[in-house]
Amino acid sequence: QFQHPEILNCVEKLLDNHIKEGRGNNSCIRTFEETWTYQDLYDKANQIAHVLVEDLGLKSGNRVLIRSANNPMMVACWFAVLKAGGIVVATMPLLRSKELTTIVDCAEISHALCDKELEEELHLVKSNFLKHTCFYGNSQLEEWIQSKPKTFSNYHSKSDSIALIGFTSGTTGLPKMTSHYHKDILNICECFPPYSLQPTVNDIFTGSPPLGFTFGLGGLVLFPMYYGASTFLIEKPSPDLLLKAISDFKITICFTAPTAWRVITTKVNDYDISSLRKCVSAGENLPLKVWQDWYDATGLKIIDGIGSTEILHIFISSNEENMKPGATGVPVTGYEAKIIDTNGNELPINEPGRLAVRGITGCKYLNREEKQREYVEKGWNITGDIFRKDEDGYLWFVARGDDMIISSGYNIGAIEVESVLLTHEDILECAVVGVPDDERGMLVCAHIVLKDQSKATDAMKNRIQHWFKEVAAPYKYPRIIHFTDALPKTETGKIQRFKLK
Ligand code: 3SK
Repeated sequence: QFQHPEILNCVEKLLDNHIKEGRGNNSCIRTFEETWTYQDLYDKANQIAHVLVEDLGLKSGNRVLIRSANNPMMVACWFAVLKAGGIVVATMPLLRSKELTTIVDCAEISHALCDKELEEELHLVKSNFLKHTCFYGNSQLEEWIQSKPKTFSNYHSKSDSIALIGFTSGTTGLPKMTSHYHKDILNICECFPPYSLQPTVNDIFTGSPPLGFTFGLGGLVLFPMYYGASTFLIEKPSPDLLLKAISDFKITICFTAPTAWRVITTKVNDYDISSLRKCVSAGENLPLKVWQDWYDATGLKIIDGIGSTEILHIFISSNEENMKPGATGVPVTGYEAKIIDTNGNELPINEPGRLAVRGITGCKYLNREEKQREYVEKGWNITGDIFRKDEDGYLWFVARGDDMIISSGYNIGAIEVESVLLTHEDILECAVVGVPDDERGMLVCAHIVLKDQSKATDAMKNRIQHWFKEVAAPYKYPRIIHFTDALPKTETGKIQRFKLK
């Protein structure tokens, strides 16, 4: 299924074929306000492609910024850019002008399609590369497309032409640009979805990740459309809106992050979620407690997964039949994984080390040869995460590469300490980091959000520390505790531990 012709524009499989094969009237994108059929999306994407080429002078290979919340016009713009032979650079809606300027300069972006709601920051971008900007949302773009035909002759891209550029987020330093080909976009649809979701045309997907994050792009656009299903987009997702969508629109598959699953669990009894059949969690390690609470509340098993912008989507996950709660899972169709030491040698069963992945998609940094050599060694992508592989081949998350705390010679996984803390009855959320210490090298430091903020006293700190030593190896206990009312997070829900450090 991973064979493609040399000339390939992925839009044909994802969108155009549904029209050719008579599925134009099927529902494609829904929101709380509107429904678009496949025909509606096809017509709009073609008209926008005309605008790009005829009014905005787009040439093949030009990079186009798409700046929007998750909505149908954003999806139409995404397809239009590829139809016209451009390269999509979709961004997180909350990015500020300084971050946008870096992206525009790095990717040499010449065009931007932007939701009018997010206009202000784009006007503040200072870059000589950006020449053409067009706004939508009762704006210019809607006006221009009116006179355009609803058919378009797609650009003949090659299967290995770059279709999208993704920026790695959440870390400090110069951002890295990852590139993915037209064939990669189709290939991921044959990997995680059949392994974990078994989608059909009757499925309705929803979720919270922005389409500018490849987790959201796959889960909310590529996977539903590859299988002729439909997607429900929420511009400003919250746990309540996700639950409302599931209940009112009979959603069957939901993608969100562990932090949202945790909150949704506390509210689920107020909604009818009987239509839901698959629950996907990624973007951050899923604590066993969150999995268990959701299972106890609903009888549904959350499908955990790990992916990356470098590899495009989820490469390790599970399905209900083959699941070990607490483990991330096994390599999905199209990928293999091994655990290696710092010299690249494979480690024995259950020994923590660096997760290396190889498969149908992989890291292709642009303009960063040195980083590329670090990330890809002999065809294996070195993800930077620490895992162990058990006797059955299941992969267990230990720590993000930089989340290993080495204290008095002990290797302590920050995530593991967090998982323990989360089982404490008074703790709502926490993030654990290492802080330098002259005596022990590093100390385990926990930033904790209590369910009841009024309990944030020194006595509570002592109680948590004492309790921790009772339930886990004492050397792992947090010697430092800070109570806080919120943890810093990225837009995709990842805790920004580097900020706490
Ligand atoms: O696990 C992640 O963070 C991720 C990143 C990019 C694409 C998909 C996923 C799940």
